[in-house]
Amino acid sequence: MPLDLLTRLSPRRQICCPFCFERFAAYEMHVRCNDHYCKSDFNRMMPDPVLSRALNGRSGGGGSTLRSPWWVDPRSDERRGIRRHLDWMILPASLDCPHCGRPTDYHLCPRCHSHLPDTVVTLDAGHIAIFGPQSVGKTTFVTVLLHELDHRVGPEQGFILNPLTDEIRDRYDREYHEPIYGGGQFGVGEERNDPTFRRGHSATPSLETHRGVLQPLIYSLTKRAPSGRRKSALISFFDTAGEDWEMNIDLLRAEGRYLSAARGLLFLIDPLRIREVAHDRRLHLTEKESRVPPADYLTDIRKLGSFFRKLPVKTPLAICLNKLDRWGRNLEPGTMLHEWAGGLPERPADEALDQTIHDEVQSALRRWGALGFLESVAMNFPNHQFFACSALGDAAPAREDLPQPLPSPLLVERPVLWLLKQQGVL
Ligand SMILES: Nc1nc2c(ncn2[C@@H]2O[C@H](COP(=O)(O)OP(=O)(O)O)[C@@H](O)[C@H]2O)c(=O)[nH]1
Ligand SMILES: [Mg+2]
Ligand SMILES: [Zn+2]
Ligand SMILES: [Zn+2]
Repeated sequence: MPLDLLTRLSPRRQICCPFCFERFAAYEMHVRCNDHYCKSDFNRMMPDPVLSRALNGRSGGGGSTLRSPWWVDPRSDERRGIRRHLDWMILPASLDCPHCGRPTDYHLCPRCHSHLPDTVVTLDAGHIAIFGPQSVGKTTFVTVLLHELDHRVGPEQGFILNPLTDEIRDRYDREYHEPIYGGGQFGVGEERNDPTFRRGHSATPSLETHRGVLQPLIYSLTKRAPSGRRKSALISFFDTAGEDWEMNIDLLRAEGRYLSAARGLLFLIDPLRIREVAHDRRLHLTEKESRVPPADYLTDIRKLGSFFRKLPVKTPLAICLNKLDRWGRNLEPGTMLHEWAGGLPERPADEALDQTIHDEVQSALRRWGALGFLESVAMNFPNHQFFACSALGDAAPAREDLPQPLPSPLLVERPVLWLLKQQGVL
């Protein structure tokens, strides 16, 4: 579908690429041929230094330049004559591919050559970066969160979530959804609750081996306004490997603008990695849980600060204590954390509950000796809120080698709803 005339008439409109977060004007976008036969003909491909740089990093990865189907910066397509100098007044409706002769309006980001569907050109991009050290449950969290937003929270709050591209939908299904919820291998009449199919996903690959991890999962979120008008925005979710966060922080800082450019930061914490929690006699750590090194969340929050040019940082920061199912019951009976950890209470979650949990988490962290951490958060990230959640709920596995039931999440969406509200999306 070609861009509508109104959009074509504002070629200087600023776009923020939801993949690489660079900013540019609409008329700087590149165009590529998307004809099925033409783009799969290897002989017609041409070098694509922009894509190579985006996938192999600034160093180029030492590899040769990747090849792509025919692409062009419309402003330097000499076939267009004088017309090519006027794109800043009106965007071209389409360009003809010199190989197959077919018109194309398949837009690419001029900085990373990701495909930019029309929604990117017309909508504002917000994004949420999810980060934290190894094994705090980031990948599980993203998977369950998106499932919940799609199936329960969206309908409740009057919004729908759509993957930006087919590629993103497929990647989410394959790499996230299937390992945790099971795939299409079950017939419609078969028992989905048969607890024999959840496998658990494998570790998120590191940036060094797989630059694809910098490719966010991007969704457009559309909300019905009471007036009947629709409001939409883009949100991208990044799931970093904890290994990069712990060991390759310089690489992450150099390559990923995703943290400093984020409109919302979500820091996941696993309290089981805090000594005071792990040594509680009532808690029986699994073998795997007892083998992970203790966390140093104070260093983590300092690292986060180092992504920004100026402190204090204005970006909203949600700090979420994950795996509530494991540690919540050891808190004082009568607290909300204790109550929620035991399963869903009658009362639905709302902002008043968020506030209570914020206070309870803060005093728990204080008791666990995280004073430096609390002070650093207050000083450098004044716009913050504490949360607690469990992505798996009572479906958390006691043993990883056994079949695992479907997630029954507790409060997973709360930090994200807060961040979306801070960004003015909801
Ligand atoms: N008890 C409990 N375990 C969880 C939860 N979420 C994830 N886990 C476990 O934590 C481990 C690490 O999860 P993963 O999502 O791979 O963490 P990541 O390394 O941060 O991406 C896995 O063994 C998960 O089964 C949760 O909500 N509760
Ligand atoms: Mg992971
Ligand atoms: Zn880009
Ligand atoms: Zn072509």
